[in-house]
Amino acid sequence: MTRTLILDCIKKIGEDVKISGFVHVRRDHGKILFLDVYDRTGIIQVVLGGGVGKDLRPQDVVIIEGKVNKRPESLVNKNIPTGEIEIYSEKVEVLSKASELPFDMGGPQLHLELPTLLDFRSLTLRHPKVKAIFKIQAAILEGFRKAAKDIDCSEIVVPTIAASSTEGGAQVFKVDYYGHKAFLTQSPQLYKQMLVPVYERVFTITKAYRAEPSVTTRHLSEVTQMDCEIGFVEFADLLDLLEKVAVDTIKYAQENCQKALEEFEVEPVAFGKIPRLTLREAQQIILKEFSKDNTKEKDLMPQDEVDICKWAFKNHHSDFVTITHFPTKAKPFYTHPDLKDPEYSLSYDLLFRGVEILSGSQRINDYQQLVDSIKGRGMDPKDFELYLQAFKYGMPPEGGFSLGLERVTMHMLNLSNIREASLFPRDMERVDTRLK
Ligand code: AMO
Repeated sequence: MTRTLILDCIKKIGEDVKISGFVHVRRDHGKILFLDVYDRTGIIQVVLGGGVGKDLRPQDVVIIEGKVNKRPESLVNKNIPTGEIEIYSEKVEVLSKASELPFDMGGPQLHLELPTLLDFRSLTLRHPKVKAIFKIQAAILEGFRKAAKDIDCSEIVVPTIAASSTEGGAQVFKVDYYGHKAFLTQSPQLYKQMLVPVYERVFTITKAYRAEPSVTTRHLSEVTQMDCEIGFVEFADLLDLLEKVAVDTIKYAQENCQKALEEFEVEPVAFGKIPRLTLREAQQIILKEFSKDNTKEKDLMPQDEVDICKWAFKNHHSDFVTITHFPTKAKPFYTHPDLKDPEYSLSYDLLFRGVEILSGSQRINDYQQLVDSIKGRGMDPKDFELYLQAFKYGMPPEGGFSLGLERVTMHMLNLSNIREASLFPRDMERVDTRLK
């Protein structure tokens, strides 16, 4: 008999089927044994008779042959698509036996402390609520890819080992590269810029590495960045484009994962017109509305991001707010200063539900100005030889932005820690397992 997928059993009432999957839950009712068995399409109740299956336990991999029956009206389970049927079987084959589980995986929630959730990651990822996170994440990736293509960007794949650091600062992992100095890229920044004279508009989805010196709920050491870089644009165009790509990405994920999102009991995203504020304007609002004077800070504090998002929601029914004009000195070397007031730059962050999910800027596209900016930050233009080559031979006015995949996932689902939004999170304390 060939395999029937669990969801297809709905169409096979009265027929014999063979399903393959994992035991999720086992309920022993004396003579009869009930199993919930799942495969990639869904979950189904199996009634085992004839004394078979007494040794089965959760996560055993099984083949079950039996007959699809309609359940009595009073036993219908409205919460699952197969809730009106069950399989009666007396024939179970175990393909792979699971060890006894270290904790119960059968409930609708997995009540575990984060370290345990991650220590047993290859197991906990199998829980329906955990795997739903990464279905939604896949939809975010798909949404971004679609949104970037919609604005005519070509997809590129960039290196993650580089000769120079991209974002400056000390948060860079050094690599011993055949005895030479190299770095894990902090972002795809330099490569996506080099591709602008080639394709004019590009996007990439890639890993980026940040040697974060502290452990927070919103920082990872290995991040997935979704980036666009666009030629022949001005600052105002970039603001329109970044908002369009971010909104289209999140809308796509929301529309395509409605059922999974319901499980997380999150409010639908508020897509009101996105307010745009300079950093200083945002800080004034925070002073006025929340009585916190951070007006001289060069960035928004974490609580400022929460407060200004509350303000945007209350006044504009928007879960997003765009903040522009960060101090030039606080931004990476490639950021274009605002010619009207060069102390501030043509840079922006997009905040979503209390956290920065995107940042970017208009870039310096003049070769000499870029060399001077590199030197001005105490770096050596020689370390940027290949990158600078792209500017030497003609670079249009350009700019771009980067969305952090895990941050978007975290805030779409209201997760309390970004590690829950990464399949295998890396931080100061963990690479696969805890660092000893
Ligand atoms: P930035 O450093 O702001 O900008 O990163 C862009 C986005 O990536 C995500 N992100 C992170 N998420 C989790 N943990 C981290 N350690 C982390 N670091 C970054 C955030 C952030 O908004 N090259 C520029 C972008 C550009 O100018 O185009 C850059 O990397 O969501």
